[in-house]
Amino acid sequence: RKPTLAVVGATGAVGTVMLEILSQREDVWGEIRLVASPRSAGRKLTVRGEEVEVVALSEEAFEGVDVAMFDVPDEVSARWAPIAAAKGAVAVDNSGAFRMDPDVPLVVPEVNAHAARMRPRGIISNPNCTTLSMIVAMGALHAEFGLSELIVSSYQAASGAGKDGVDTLRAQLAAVVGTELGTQPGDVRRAVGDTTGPFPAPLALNVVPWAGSLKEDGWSSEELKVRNESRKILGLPDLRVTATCVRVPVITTHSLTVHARFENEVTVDQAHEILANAPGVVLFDNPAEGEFPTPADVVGTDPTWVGRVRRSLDDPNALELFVCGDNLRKGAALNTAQIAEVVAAELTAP
Ligand code: 2RA
Repeated sequence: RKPTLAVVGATGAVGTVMLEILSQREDVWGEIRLVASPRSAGRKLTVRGEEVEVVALSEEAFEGVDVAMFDVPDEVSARWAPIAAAKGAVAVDNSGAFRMDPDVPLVVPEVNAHAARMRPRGIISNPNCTTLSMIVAMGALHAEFGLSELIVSSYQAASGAGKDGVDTLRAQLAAVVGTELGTQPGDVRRAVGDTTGPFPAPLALNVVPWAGSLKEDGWSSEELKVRNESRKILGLPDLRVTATCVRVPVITTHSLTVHARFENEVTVDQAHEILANAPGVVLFDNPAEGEFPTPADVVGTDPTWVGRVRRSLDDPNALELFVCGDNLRKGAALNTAQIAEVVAAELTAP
């Protein structure tokens, strides 16, 4: 019997990408049940080329479900993932509710698929999109050279802040296009007025050094997530990690610059070879031909793209890289689907 999958949050931004991804990947599922808030119940959505009616989130919705994916806000996951688990499903959660719970594995199949088997709460977490946009490449380099420190800056797309983020950026771009704005202090801010949406400053014609909420000592929640999640996924609880998270006027695809320091000396040739052969990574690194990843080219694709690989001029143990990943695909829906497939393979193994 092929396992039954529930997609909770099927009508949301990530849920929509999830249905697309489930329609494109090898079909390991029997029934796919679409679950959303009662408000969306009765709507029909297409998955695997078939129309499926959305059912309301309730205990009964998990009846007979083997794997339940959650693409919903933290508080909804916090309440319902344990209910799905109690009903016998393995919950794969894309919210922040359980990521740092020591009894919940945080899984990126290319890096730590084995961790998915140890799930005492019946819940597996999917990392935050910023961590996910770089961690597959970092995992591959770590396996060879032994990672000792990461210093990263992110260039995060508006869709990381949801549909509101995308709508805000599009509205602001419409307000500034064809104008002379961007030449005087505050002129963009005055033009967009109060419409900064989920961002603390205008995003059009701008970069904003902030993502998430304020935590202790001036760090943002996003910066702490990159640190804590990288440590947990790589199994390096003392890894030195410093992140500065920045929002840029890109619709979808997060980028990061990475300074990665290793236990051992590195060369660009070795790094190229590892990255070129790493599953889930595309090496695109030929600056002489203008070849490096950019969000405009990467958006809509599955892999982690890596370019601008250099050995640090002052440290033979360190590399500098530029990494891009679609924050809605590998950064969210795709990784969740991959984890669910790992569980499906386990459940159907002879
Ligand atoms: C962002 N990483 O880009 C967040 C979303 N989870 O805002």
